[in-house]
Amino acid sequence: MDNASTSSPSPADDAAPDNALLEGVVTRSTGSWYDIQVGDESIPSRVRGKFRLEQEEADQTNPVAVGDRVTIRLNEEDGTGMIVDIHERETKLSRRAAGRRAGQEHVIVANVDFAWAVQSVHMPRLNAGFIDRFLISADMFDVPAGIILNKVDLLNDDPEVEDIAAMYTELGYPVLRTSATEGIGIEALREQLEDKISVVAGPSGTGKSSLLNAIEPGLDVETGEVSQKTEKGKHTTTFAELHPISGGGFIVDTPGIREFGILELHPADLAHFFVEFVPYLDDCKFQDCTHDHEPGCAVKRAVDDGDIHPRRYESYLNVLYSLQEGEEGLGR
Ligand SMILES: Nc1nc2c(ncn2[C@@H]2O[C@H](COP(=O)(O)OP(=O)(O)O)[C@@H](O)[C@H]2O)c(=O)[nH]1
Ligand SMILES: [Mg+2]
Ligand SMILES: [Zn+2]
Repeated sequence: MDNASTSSPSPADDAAPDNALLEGVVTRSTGSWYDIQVGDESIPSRVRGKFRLEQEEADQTNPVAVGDRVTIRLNEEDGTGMIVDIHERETKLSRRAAGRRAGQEHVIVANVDFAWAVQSVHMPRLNAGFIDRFLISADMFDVPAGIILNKVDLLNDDPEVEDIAAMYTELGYPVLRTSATEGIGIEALREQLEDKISVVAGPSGTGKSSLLNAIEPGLDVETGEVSQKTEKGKHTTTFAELHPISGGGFIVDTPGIREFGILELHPADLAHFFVEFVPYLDDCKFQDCTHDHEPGCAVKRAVDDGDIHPRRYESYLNVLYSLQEGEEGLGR
């Protein structure tokens, strides 16, 4: 770490002003070096000291995040770059930092165009609660979301899976059925990823790495059973990485997105993130209705009338209770 660059700009910042300016996307960060994708090339780059100062003023832990679109000045001599401009972010996924930087915002990925919740239909069992938390997070960051149901090769007519798939389709979320090992639905997924920065997130073992490899065989991402411990260690020590897709676009596998943001959600606002609840929210008897135990609740009436799926209502209550207990996103 070069703390010196926070106090004075390094001489390299303004050296060789005639060198080429290039635009690219940050695909990887180690904290002091960044890989910038420019066309088919990846250029290791550093960041001007002034961005470190700005980042401290903005109360953020990282001046540059993967997904950021940047301008670099190329040093023709050694092939490295200096990030001289960071373009305005359209979206970002972030979380509050812990430890030394407690409370500061840590941007995980910038400029995410779409977020996919990955679930396997079997082994591990489909978990609709995960999907609902994921959809809340994505909505909080204004990122459109969809659902990938992987391992469909292991499925033979499971009515529960069909019911869940139909439920999200009806709510307006794209639902893709894939098999990474049998090559089912991979072309449809590839089309969805084209020219976008897409996030995939899901529990360990659902096949995220296998899907990445099916989409882009050259990636050669490690797959297989990963122990709980290793997975946790990875999560805290490495940064998210953008994998370029040959058809254009990037895909990023972020382990922790499930709880992004939910931590900061007020229980009273939760119902707004269940898209099908919204039309009923003004009709509850009590203005501060939590749609749990209150009489005259329009949401509960809609559940009884079959207009809201009981599965989603149950999921709502689960998140509500964890928010009320202040435990959402902590230690999970
Ligand atoms: N039957 C079947 N197995 C799969 C599929 N996708 C992945 N797997 C297997 O599931 C296990 C976990 O896959 P992996 O890609 O490492 O999951 P990740 O933890 O989400 O990255 C591996 O043994 C894969 O071979 C699939 O579509 N069908
Ligand atoms: Mg994996
Ligand atoms: Zn209510």
